[in-house]
Amino acid sequence: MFEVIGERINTSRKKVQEATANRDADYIVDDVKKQQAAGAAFIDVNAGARIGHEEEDMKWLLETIQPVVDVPLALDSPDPAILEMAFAMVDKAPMINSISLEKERFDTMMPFLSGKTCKVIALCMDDNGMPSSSDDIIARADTLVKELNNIGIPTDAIYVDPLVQPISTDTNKGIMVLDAVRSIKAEYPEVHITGGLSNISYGLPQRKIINRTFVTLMMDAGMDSAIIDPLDDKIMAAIKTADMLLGKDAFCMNYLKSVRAGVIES
Ligand code: THG
Repeated sequence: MFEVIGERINTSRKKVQEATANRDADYIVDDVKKQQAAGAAFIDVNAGARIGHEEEDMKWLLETIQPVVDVPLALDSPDPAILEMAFAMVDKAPMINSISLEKERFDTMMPFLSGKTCKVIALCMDDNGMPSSSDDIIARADTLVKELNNIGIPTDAIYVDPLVQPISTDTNKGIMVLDAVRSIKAEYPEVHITGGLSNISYGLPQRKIINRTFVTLMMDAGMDSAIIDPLDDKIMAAIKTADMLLGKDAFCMNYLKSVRAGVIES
């Protein structure tokens, strides 16, 4: 089944930033309980937006969230030191968001991840920046999977993030990532594909219809996870419907359950 990584606990969101700065635990607790109830398989925690406060904010968020949810956390930071601190605080094997091929990050993250039990998001980013073709995405994913396998991270614990880019700047960007995902899944059937989706619609109006149409195309290509807002009923409905149409919902049980719960309506 498709795995939703709930994205809402991110201090780049105004309300979350306020609640974090004010140490308003009630707001955070209520939010993560809702994300879990809506079906999030992981709760992403990103404390990066208050410059100079990431370490203390991440600590407080983890202390606040961990006791009130059952699902594992996705620890989200570009800073390996933050991830290391956060990893030591959680009692359930987390998802590490993320490693990439950027040299400094890669060289610090690899010894830290070596032999650990956790899931890892592998960003197809290197020191040249975003990938510029399908082949580029495929080559970066291939390197990341091989390197992570070498330090004891099994392929089915790896979540490749191919890095979705705006369709408004180059209308080839949709096909580019869809083709890459198909190839990566053909080469590594056990690997997971995840990522944020909203970059696809950057610069265009009515972004949500673009994001939720794109996620269904990505699911056909092999995406089986995404970092999204699980309280957005419309994208959740699109995902559940696509899961069913792709044969991943035995007896259409989840679809029917979601209709009865009022989460899916035409
Ligand atoms: N890949 C990986 N991790 C990621 C991303 C990714 N982590 C961060 C980000 N991208 C995904 N998380 C979020 C969290 C919140 C929002 C978007 C992405 C969000 N954005 C509002 C919007 O788009 O309208 C604006 C902020 C606001 O509400 O004030 O909420 O790609 N591996």
